Amino acid sequence: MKRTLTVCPYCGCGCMFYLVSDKGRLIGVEPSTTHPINRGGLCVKGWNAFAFVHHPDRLTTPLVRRDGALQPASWDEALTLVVERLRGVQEKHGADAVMFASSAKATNEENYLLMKLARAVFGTNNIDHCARLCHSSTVTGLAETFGSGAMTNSVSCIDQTDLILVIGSNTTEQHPLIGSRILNAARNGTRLIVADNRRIRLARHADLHLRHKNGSDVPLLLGIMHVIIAEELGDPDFIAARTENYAALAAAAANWTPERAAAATGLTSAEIVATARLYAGAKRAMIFYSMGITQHSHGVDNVRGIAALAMLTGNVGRPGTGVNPLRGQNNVQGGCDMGALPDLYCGYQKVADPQLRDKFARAWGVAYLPETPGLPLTRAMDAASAGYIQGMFIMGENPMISDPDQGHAFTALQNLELLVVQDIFLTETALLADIVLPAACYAEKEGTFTNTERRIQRLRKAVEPPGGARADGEIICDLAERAGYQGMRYSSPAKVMDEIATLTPIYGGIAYDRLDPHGLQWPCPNRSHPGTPLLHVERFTRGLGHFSPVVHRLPAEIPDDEYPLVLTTGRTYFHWHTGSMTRRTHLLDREEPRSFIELHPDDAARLGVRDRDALLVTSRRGEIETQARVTTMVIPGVVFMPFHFAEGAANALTNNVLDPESSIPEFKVCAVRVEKLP
Ligand SMILES: Nc1nc2c(c(=O)[nH]1)N[C@H]1C(S)=C(S)[C@@H](COP(=O)(O)OP(=O)(O)OC[C@H]3O[C@@H](n4cnc5c(=O)[nH]c(N)nc54)[C@H](O)[C@@H]3O)O[C@H]1N2
Ligand SMILES: Nc1nc2c(c(=O)[nH]1)N[C@H]1C(S)=C(S)[C@@H](COP(=O)(O)OP(=O)(O)OC[C@H]3O[C@@H](n4cnc5c(=O)[nH]c(N)nc54)[C@H](O)[C@@H]3O)O[C@H]1N2
Ligand code: SF4
Ligand SMILES: [Mo]
Repeated sequence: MKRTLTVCPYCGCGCMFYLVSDKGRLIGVEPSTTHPINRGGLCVKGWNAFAFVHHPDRLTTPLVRRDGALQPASWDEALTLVVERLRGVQEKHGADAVMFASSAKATNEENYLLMKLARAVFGTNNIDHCARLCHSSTVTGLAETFGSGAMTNSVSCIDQTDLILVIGSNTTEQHPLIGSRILNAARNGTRLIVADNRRIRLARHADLHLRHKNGSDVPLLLGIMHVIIAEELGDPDFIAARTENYAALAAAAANWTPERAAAATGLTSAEIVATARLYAGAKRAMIFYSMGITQHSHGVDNVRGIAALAMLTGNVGRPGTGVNPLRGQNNVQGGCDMGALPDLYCGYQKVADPQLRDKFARAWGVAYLPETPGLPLTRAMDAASAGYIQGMFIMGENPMISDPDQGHAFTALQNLELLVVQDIFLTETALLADIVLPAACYAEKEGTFTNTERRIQRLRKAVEPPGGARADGEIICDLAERAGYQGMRYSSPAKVMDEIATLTPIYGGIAYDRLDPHGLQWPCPNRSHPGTPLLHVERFTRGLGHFSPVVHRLPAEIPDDEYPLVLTTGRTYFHWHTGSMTRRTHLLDREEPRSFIELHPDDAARLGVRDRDALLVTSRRGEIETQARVTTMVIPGVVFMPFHFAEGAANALTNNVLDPESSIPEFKVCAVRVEKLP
């Protein structure tokens, strides 16, 4: 039996475990006992992370559509065709008629390579990844206020804080090893405030549970700040020494009396006053947030409000404080760090800056790099349905199930002249492709993932990929070579990281020989630097912290007579997003085998619905059938659905309206009607 130390392929906690294999087959996992986050534990997905690897549905050979059907092809044929057809689309419609979607499931090295391929070889900045659907509001909002969009603190700070505010994060289910750390802290006396109208597990242990209306976080935060300012509970020394533009924030909060905030949120003014006093009264307070904050048409404003609350009370730059956006996918932090973003190279270096363009052009040995920022993923889908984008290369994403408004996503993908999908399974998106490329999964390759606390960790090859499947990085380099570019010849992923280090100041000191056993946290500018657990200590990354005033806007779609309920969407503990991996893991699928919708007993009674009844759910975009789960998890007037299930897909209903600044969709609020099926 062989044990291979590697990183969990699911969530941003970045737990490490040993893959146990026997005669080339995985038979289990053993958690690392020394890892700073999982410390000998794993959640149920981690314990089962070996199971999908040998699933018979794994893609083993390239597929090319002939006579309307996907048929096996050789690598040579498939890759030549990808290059020819991408070039063909560009010749006909221009360089920016193609879009590259990168993957938060792929490694840092692979994300770097795909962004290099898009920019240096195909001459377009049209590259993005699922961070657009996830924390793009954070990247925009925290870059503006702090200068860096990553978690300010480390997970270990949970053990050193006096108070934790969890807002819009179902931490025990979605970041389980961080959630259990918060639960333990709460049991040991750390105060806990949960602002989320679902009765999530953390809420049951909270000092205060705020069940405010979906989409009302801006008035909630303004109301809290109003009380802090009025009662002089803030930190004037911190504001004076470390921040700018405070007057504008104070003016924005001035009208938000607790009474007005109560009316806008559905809370009582006493709850808002109590929250303000409890949060501001803590010596050290941490904020954790996730999709309940970001996935709104005002997601960036939500993030600005959170940043302002932390600065108002001096809760940045010390252990046990900070603003901590929990990054979702195992390597979504890395996907952003590596520049799989339309406006940024690796290390958040702007493509619009001529000096930086020059630096990358010289390093990559090309005469020209495109100047104008590319399209965000969500806007590219709009552009595809309007006919401007004609070719898409999608690596490790499944937008047919994960994009808002499935009908719209389907039209966009159907309209394309060329769709290439590189995945480990034949997903709903791959079924629409012209060419499918079979990828190796995490257990079959070397590389690094960067977790939510900016920790860059090594994954290692434990077994061979099935059949002809190849690592994403190898496929990308092969494509570059066939496109006539010689600057992507590497003897190993370690060499790719060496190149990343020379071009990316925050990764400047990263090299494989330094990453054992549990990685380094960026910024790590040089080889003798120990990494950085805590950001913004003496100064903010941008210099002074910036207070951005926020204005309250309602969600784009609010309930009316025709669609009287608010639908909010999210996840469950057992499944991962579009289910490609977890629905192929018997022990996980057994726990949550089908699509369901949570609704409050009052709404159920009004509709004559009982638990487990079959329901029809309709929005302005579409309708689906699903099963009732009658529960006080939700508040009256709000229904919740996970988006994991292709049959009964929540995204057939969701609204693809975008935040104007970050282009994130409003996954967390739309209006629906629920009816009992006969
Ligand atoms: N098991 C599992 N774990 C996962 C994932 C998975 O698919 N499965 N996905 C990963 C990824 S990529 C991500 S991004 C994270 C997401 O992690 P989370 O953001 O924690 O998960 P969600 O279920 O999307 O939403 C969290 C909460 O937001 C609340 N919410 C909805 N609307 C609002 C609002 O207007 N205001 C506030 N304050 N709260 C609101 C919901 O009630 C819900 O409890 O999870 C990661 N972890
Ligand atoms: N309604 C609603 N929709 C949402 C959200 C929501 O809260 N509500 N949340 C949004 C968020 S935050 C996110 S992050 C997105 C996630 O959306 P997606 O990223 O589309 O979802 P995943 O299922 O994680 O897709 C990952 C794909 O990568 C494949 N894969 C796994 N490993 C590898 C590999 O090593 N190489 C390659 N090439 N492929 C691999 C998997 O088989 C899978 O098809 O969903 C978004 N959609
Ligand atoms: S908490 Fe996240 S990283 Fe850890 S085992 Fe579970 S899914 Fe994997
Ligand atoms: Mo995400």
